[in-house]
Amino acid sequence: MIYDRNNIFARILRGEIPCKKVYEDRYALAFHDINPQAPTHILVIPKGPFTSFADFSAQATVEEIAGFVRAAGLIARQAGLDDSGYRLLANHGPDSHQEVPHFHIHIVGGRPLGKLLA
Ligand code: D5M
Repeated sequence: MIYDRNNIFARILRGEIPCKKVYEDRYALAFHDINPQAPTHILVIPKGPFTSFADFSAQATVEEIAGFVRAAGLIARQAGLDDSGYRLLANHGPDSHQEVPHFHIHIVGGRPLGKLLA
């Protein structure tokens, strides 16, 4: 899929739009979701131009994937969610209502989340 360099997360990565940053390293940037669905709702995005999980899983290097996953775990731990638990979620494409065309995962926690799939 063609990457839109002007999507809102690309602009956050370039520093053109502010965010409430919680973590950054060479593989990932994490910030608070603007419309939180739980007491903790953090978005983690890779630094490369990946539209969604489909592109990221197919095109990112193994190092980029590993660095991103390692960062996500660290961010959840630093948010204090390891004991109570949390949910990781990534939307891809129209059926999932993906809004922002830069791959991101949601880290959601801080309250009981209910069962996602019955
Ligand atoms: O989720 C996209 C998420 O991105 C949605 O929960 C709102 C959030 N969002 C949108 N713009 C911003 C900014 N500027 N800062 C922080 N969070 C933002 P999706 O999985 O694509 O449906």
